[in-house]
Amino acid sequence: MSGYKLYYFPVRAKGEIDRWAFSAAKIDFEDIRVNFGEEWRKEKESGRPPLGQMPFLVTPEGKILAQSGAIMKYIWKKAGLSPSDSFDEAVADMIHDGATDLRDLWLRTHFEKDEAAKETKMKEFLETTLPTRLEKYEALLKSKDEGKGFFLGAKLSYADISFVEFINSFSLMVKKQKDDGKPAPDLDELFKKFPLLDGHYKRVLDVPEIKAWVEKRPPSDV
Ligand SMILES: N[C@@H](CCC(=O)N[C@@H](CS)C(=O)NCC(=O)O)C(=O)O
Repeated sequence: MSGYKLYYFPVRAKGEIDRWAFSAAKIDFEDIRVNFGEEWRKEKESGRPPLGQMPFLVTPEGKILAQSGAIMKYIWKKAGLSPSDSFDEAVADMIHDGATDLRDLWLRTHFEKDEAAKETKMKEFLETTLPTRLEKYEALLKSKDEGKGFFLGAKLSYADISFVEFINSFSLMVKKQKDDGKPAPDLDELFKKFPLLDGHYKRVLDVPEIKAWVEKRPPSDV
């Protein structure tokens, strides 16, 4: 074992990009799933999580790091996979930060307690925000190798992980909504409008280590 320990709740949400990054970087890790409630309360009160939140990473040397994005980039760098060009690295950060904005907005919308507000926010997200942003991501992908590879070109980067993991998690949540008999958008229709992103999504999920992780990970609703 490499000695890396990743602590997060038993959900995908904010921690899953780190699990994908470890998998794609071929670094094994202990996927420690802390239960909501008592188990997390004790962990938080111990003062160990640097920002009082999860995910957080404990390195083999015992160093501790929080923030899902910082952890993902650290893993990528440790594996020697970081973009060598500083502008490319900034582009990868831009794509990751944009995906984080979408993820946070989606999660806030999904967990909105006021039903009327939820309906309004859901409509805005699905009909305006998401398609508008996807159009931008489609163009970004096209700008490198006509969109036949990854966001930075031929090589997979953490930008691909962050963006595709968001789309995957979002799609699974929408599917669950549909399975539960709740109104759910037709994502096949939506993605037909973005053929390059659609191909990219399949390409990233086909990376053997990501595919293997997705097949073996414990299921969760979020
Ligand atoms: N920006 C942070 C957000 C972390 C975060 O919001 N963590 C939440 C779970 S998703 C948490 O630890 N909540 C429990 C608490 O604050 O007590 C990241 O990406 O890691």
